Order: sequence, then structure tokens, then C-alpha cells
Amino acid sequence: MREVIAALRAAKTVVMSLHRQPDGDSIGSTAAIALALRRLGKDVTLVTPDPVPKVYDLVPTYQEFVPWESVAERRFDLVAMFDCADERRTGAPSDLTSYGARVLNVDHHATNTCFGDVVFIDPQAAASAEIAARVIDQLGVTIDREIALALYVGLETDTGGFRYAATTPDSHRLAARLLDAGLEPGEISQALYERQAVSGLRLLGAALQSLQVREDLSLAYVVLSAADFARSGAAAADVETLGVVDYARRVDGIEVGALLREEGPGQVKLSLRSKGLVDVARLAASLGGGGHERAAGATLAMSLQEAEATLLSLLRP
Ligand SMILES: [Mn+2]
Repeated sequence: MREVIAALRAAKTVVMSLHRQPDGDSIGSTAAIALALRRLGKDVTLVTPDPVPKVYDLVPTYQEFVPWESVAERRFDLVAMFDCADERRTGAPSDLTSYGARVLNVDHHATNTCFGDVVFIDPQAAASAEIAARVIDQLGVTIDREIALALYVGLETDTGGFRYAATTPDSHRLAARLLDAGLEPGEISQALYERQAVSGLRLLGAALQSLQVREDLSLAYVVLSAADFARSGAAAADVETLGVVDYARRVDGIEVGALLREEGPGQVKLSLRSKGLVDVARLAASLGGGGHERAAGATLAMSLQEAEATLLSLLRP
């Protein structure tokens, strides 16, 4: 942590990147750190490999995220990532070292590849936003309402509204601090969860329609084909914000929930959720992916049918 603080203090210009298919924690922890660094007078540029879902438009700095391409000609003192488990997930077209002198990697994914020059991983943290709060405290920056809002979005979304097993007393203590900074939790969850487009809900309907339960494998899974997206008019980002895979895990008596989503011809994104007995990070890692014990994923270069067979064999004892 001392090195993290030193690296951030030493840099005058910083570029920060979200991870692919950015979620609330990626955006929230990145935005919070960016705001804190600006309070210290630093020049911070924000990039993203994929568009930031509109549902996160309540997060300060939401409008500032630009594609990596727009910083191709620039060089920064520091390239900083929060919540990004591996270098490829940054989606940077060139090696990260071509954008800056040093690379900072702060995260809570146990499967983090430890890329970069300064690395801080805390798998006990329920969200990268928890680590970001510690960093901001150590930088000596006050958590004002703006920073609190960014942190809260990260914390609230990554803990599933403080329901997931990774949630700790520290998560709640941080939430209390953030609310004390002037946040209205009801307003925030309404902004996050009650502004769904009908297209997204129709996609969820298609997913639930596809639900398969394999009691012999303690698995429930849903499948979304490219045709489901075309029919509903929903976007890939809707899958994340609707928590589609979590519905599979809700089935009584199973341990693992999964979602197979066709990303394109011959490419399928597999998302895995566990109730606790099965370490899905290990399963995902065996397919070249990663994540947490209870929430992990991998990208598979195969057809939807082949991916379904791969999933079933993955769960076979
Ligand atoms: Mn996270």
C-alpha cells in the first residue's frame, strides 16, 4: 500500500482504464480515485475499452471515458487500473508500458495476474471500491459527496446490494461512512435498478425461458444466443446490469448457476456463479478465464452448442 500511495503521489499525469464490459465497481473505484487525484492537482485522463453502460450515468466522470485510441499518441507518468484482473482486460491496443513510465494494478480478484510495476491485491475486499477508499484515506483526501457516490456505486453493485458472501462488516462500515457524506441509498438503487429498458427485460425473459437444470451436476444454466439479442433489441451490457446469471443460481438445490452468451460467431462468454461449495474461479481458470470463488467467467472460442457441452463436462466429477 505504501508503494501504491508513493506511485500515485509521484505522478503528475495519470491515465486510468476500466476493464472490458465495465461494471459498477470498475467505474466507481476508477472514478473515485480520479476525483481524489484531481483534488491533489493531478491531470487524470480516463479511458475505457468498451462503452460505459448508461445505467452508471449517476457516477461523476461518467461522460469523460474515451477509447484507448484517443490517447495513442500520449505518454503519462502512470497507467493505473483498479478492478482489472489481467492486462488483456484493459483492452489496450498496445502494451501498457507504451502509455506510461509505470503501471499500477490495484484489485480484489484472487486470480489477478499481478501485471504491472506496483501491484496491490486484496482478495478479502468485497469490491475494489473498498480498496480505493483506503487509498483515498491514505492520500489524505476527504471523501466528499462526489467521491462517496462513486465509491458507493462500486460497493453496492459488487456486493449485490450487500447480499453476496464477500460482504463484510468493513463493507457495511464503509457504506455507513459514504451515506454520512450525504448519499441517499434509495435514490441510488432506483437509478441503478429501476430504469430498465423493456428490451433488457425481454432478454431476461428469453434467458429464463432457456433455463436448464441438471440436478446430477448441481447446475442450472441459461443460454442467450445472438438471435435472442436481435429479437429483444437488448445489448450485451444489459446482461450485466440485469444480473441474468444470478437467476440461474437462484434454483433450489443446485450449487452452480451459469450463463452462456453468444458474443459473436464462434465466441461465447461463460459466466459462473457458485453458492459456495464449488470454487468457480478454478473452473473458469481451467478455461483460460478468471474471477472470484463465487463469481467467475471465461471467453470460449467455440459455438454455443460446443460451449454447452464444455460447461457440462466442466461440472462432471
Ligand atoms: Mn470488482
